[in-house]
Amino acid sequence: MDIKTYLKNKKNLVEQALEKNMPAVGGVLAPHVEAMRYSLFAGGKRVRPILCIAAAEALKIEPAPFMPIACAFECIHTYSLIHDDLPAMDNDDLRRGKPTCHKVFGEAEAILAGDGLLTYGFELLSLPCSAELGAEKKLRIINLVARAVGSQGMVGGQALDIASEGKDISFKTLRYLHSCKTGALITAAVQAGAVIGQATEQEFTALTTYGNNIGLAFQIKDDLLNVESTTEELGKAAGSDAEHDKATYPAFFGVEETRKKAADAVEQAIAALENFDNHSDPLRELAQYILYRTK
Ligand code: GRG
Repeated sequence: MDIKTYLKNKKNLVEQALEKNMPAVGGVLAPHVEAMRYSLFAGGKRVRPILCIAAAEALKIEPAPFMPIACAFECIHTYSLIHDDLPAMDNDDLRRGKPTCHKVFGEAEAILAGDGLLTYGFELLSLPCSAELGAEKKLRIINLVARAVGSQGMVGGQALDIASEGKDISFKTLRYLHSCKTGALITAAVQAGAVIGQATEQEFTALTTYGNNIGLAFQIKDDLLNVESTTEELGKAAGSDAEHDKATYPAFFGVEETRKKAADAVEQAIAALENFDNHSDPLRELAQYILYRTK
């Protein structure tokens, strides 16, 4: 299996599903919808929906009827990026290679675009999509996503991140911060795919371990790219972690040791899939891709 082709095909599927499920521009809400669509269609990698799809496929489920659930992860992720870029947070001018939402639409619109996308994500999660996924399983997905993105997940991680700027924090705190800020949504995307795929509790646990480890690898790689790449290549500000005096893996361990830690996390993610057959090869390849990605 060629992961580049797999990613390209799945990304196209996600783009089409987002287009189908998002409100069209026009009408009295035009500026609000335009701001949401501006950030949503600015060219993200679509890693979270693809992980959700790949986890369902690992359990031999055809993901087409469940695309609204996969799309919900992109809506929620994009909300977090819009709010993270705001002047009160990271104050960034560039995201996905374009001016940030607040730079184009103003702060109030950007806040509301984020709020709209977050809420819309939950609307997508709650849409009826297939009789195979009964109300109980739907509720399980909604519950696990709510926990992943709320105060004990992404929002909590972001709050801790902001409170930690310029402070000496322990590695334990950094690890916790990363698992909330970045890892929780990534793990939830994999877990939602597991629920869609009617996973046994054992399979669910294995996929959760996979998700936790790729979430960690993803953040460590993000830290490395922030140090080693350029703003042009990333489409967002390189070197910003040092500028904000953020605790990061490279700051704790240096670049070489950090690379090793990312590779270890990927190895553990792949090891968690030992009882899965070749339908989970895309998940294995995705874990490797996270390590070698350049943006
Ligand atoms: C504002 C509640 C709230 C949370 C913000 C997303 C986030 C949490 C902060 C952004 C900064 C950061 C380094 C987050 C870690 C997660 C991460 C690496 C986001 C970028 O995700 P990609 O690489 O981006 O998947 P694309 O643009 O490809 O979707």
